[in-house]
Amino acid sequence: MKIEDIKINKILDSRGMWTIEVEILSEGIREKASIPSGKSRGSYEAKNLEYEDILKNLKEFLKKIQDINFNGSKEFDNFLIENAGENKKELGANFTLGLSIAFSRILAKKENLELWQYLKKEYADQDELKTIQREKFYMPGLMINVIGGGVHSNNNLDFQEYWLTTDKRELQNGLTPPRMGADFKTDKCGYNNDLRGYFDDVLNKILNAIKKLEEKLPKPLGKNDEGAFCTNFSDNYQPFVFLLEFKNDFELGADIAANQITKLVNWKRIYDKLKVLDVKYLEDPFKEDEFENFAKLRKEGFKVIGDDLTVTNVERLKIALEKNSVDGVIVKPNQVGTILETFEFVKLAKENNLFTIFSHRSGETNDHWLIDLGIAFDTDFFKIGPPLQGERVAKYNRLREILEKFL
Ligand code: 2PG
Ligand code: MG
Repeated sequence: MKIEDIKINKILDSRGMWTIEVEILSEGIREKASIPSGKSRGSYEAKNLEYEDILKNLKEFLKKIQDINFNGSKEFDNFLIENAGENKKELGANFTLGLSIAFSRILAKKENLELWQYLKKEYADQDELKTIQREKFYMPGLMINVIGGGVHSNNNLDFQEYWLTTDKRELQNGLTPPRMGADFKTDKCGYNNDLRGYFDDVLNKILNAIKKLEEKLPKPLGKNDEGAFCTNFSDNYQPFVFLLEFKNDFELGADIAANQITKLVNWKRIYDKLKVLDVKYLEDPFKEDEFENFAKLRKEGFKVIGDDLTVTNVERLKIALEKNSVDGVIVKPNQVGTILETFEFVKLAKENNLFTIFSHRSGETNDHWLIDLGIAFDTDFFKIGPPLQGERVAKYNRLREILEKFL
């Protein structure tokens, strides 16, 4: 398939910052994809370029590709990888990801498929993922940031996100939930019926918890970049005391985003306290190069997750695996810049029994390709914020639509 035209449009993200939307025309079909951006970024993430700089390169890039007949999205992504330069610094990971998704959308449309169906066919159903594919569909769990701090918020909390996570048996009304570790691979925890009913139940529980929190949290109460509650607390631990009320339905977790914490802190004291508060999941509990400290914390019984540590990058993940640093990994396609590289990362994670969490960015758009990618690659969790602001709601609604129509 040949590409006839590419456009890039300057659009606003949910923070009111400029980002890009990429549009491709091929064989009469036009498709778009818009790209989010993070504020608490790992320094090993692929490079994004400004709209103006991408525009400067566009004519030359278009000339280069116009005569090439791409046979599927993998071939196209490989071309992007070869031409984007080290860490995507020549083309920009935001531009290459927009191209990668828009091109896959065109291919999906040509076959009358949804994006997630096309990607499953192109990737997951081929031999590469077969060995690690589950036989039934498993409902991904959710990690929901309900109280915020750090660089996303204007308050006194050092930790970036305080989560309720849906991986509890009780939530499922008799159905068996997706669970951690070995259970993922057995048939026992699959369920095929009334997925949307299950999801609505989960959403209602989340919305009720949010309502209760709104009443109880210290006032004045604001919202942060992702729509999580944001106010001053007595210390970094008090938010968990409020969340403990929901322990029957949810586990607790946090994105510490330690990279962003510049003051000197006693990490041992912090994690001793979080253990007492029964916090289960910890994302980025240390800075991005502290692979050994991540590994040590796993021995304390936490489920440790890499984000700035692993940045959706296979080479970083290999180090984390060698050092036993993580139980799970955040997957953010714009940290790496193509669907193909996102897939390679997920594949390596799954082969090594890590759980995956497909994640939004703090500055989002209304696009919802993240859900299609997560479903196609069989993610264990989504982290898409509270279902309150339009750009996050778009993802919840897409997930619900897929459950309703296609599974
Ligand atoms: C994170 C993300 C998303 P940002 O750190 O996990 O919540 O934040 O997009 O700002 O990197
Ligand atoms: Mg993070």
